[in-house]
Amino acid sequence: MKKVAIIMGSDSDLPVVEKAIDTLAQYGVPAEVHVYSAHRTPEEARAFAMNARANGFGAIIAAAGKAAHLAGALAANTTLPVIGIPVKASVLDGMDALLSTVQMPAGIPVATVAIDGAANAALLAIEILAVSDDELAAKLDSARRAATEKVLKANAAVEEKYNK
Ligand code: RP5
Repeated sequence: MKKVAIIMGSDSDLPVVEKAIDTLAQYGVPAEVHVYSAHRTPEEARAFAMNARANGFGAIIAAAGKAAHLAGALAANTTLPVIGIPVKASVLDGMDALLSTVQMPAGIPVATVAIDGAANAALLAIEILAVSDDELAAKLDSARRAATEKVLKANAAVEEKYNK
């Protein structure tokens, strides 16, 4: 199976990124986690992205806050799918990172999830790998069914309590 890379701009992003790490582990998807900053370690970030496909990765998750150019900088150096997590890390509550990550000019796409949306970033990476992995696709289907059951159960309880 291809690996998923999780790159964060600072180790201060780790509390957010942990949800992505946990979600990938739940699905048994191999992952590597690194701290590479687009502005503090630009050479390392570039080298990682340039070699990612040859090193067995199928998708890259990039988490960064403030003027968050990490996802775009990685995407500039690979044609692997890059998923950006805008991290809430400043007085602007993550809106700065959201706009910096999502507003990529045409030609270099970054699939951007919600502010601090690390679980969805991992699920999107898993969906990308599942395009060519039926076992992984079955795990995703099963999780969707479980989520549906949970909501139907909650609905039944609420209806029972309030709809006499
Ligand atoms: C970004 O700046 C990082 O991704 C982090 O979210 C934010 C703050 O970084 P630190 O100053 O905490 O290292 O580059």
